[in-house]
Amino acid sequence: MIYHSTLFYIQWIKLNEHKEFSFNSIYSQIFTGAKMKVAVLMGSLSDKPKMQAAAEVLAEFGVPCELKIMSAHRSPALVQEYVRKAPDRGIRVVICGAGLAAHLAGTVAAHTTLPVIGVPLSGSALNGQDALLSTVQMPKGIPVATVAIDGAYNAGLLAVQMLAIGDPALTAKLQKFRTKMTHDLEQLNQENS
Ligand code: AIR
Repeated sequence: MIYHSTLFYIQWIKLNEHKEFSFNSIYSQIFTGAKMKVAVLMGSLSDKPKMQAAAEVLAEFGVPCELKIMSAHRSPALVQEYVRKAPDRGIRVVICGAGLAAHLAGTVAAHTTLPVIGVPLSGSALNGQDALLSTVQMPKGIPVATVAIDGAYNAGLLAVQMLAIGDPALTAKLQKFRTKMTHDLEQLNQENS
């Protein structure tokens, strides 16, 4: 019975999910019953090692997320389709990492009123300065909250802070995280003085 229900649920998610189907997202939906809250998008598979930190911090705070690869230049229609369906699937914040002439965050922001966090990625001849400027210099009316070059960790944390608005449990976790950070620093000083 449980086996058949699980199979049915997988089929249902397959039908309703985006075609870039992610096993991680099914796993977390089946076993936590949670809807995806944050989308972590990246322009290429080569960006994954740098973007993984966003998923890790989200997991640390128990926020369900999904990682997808899509490019503003190489798959523009896919980006539009994914972003259009995102709110109905529970997505509340979109994190976008891209390198070179990085237009993923801006393109996503153009298609949604969900908050978009941009992560400019290094690896180019210009060490990510190109991605930084393409991501941060958005025209008036379509904001992208841009973090540091390769700042995927902070992007994840900022997404948690956005979701914590009106969520006391998540706010308490953030406060605990800050307290620990301060405590660790104090301890470091004691050990090294
Ligand atoms: N990119 C892909 N489509 C649009 C952009 N800006 C970026 C990726 C990656 C870089 O191009 O985000 O950082 C190089 O991609 P690849 O696939 O050639 O390794």
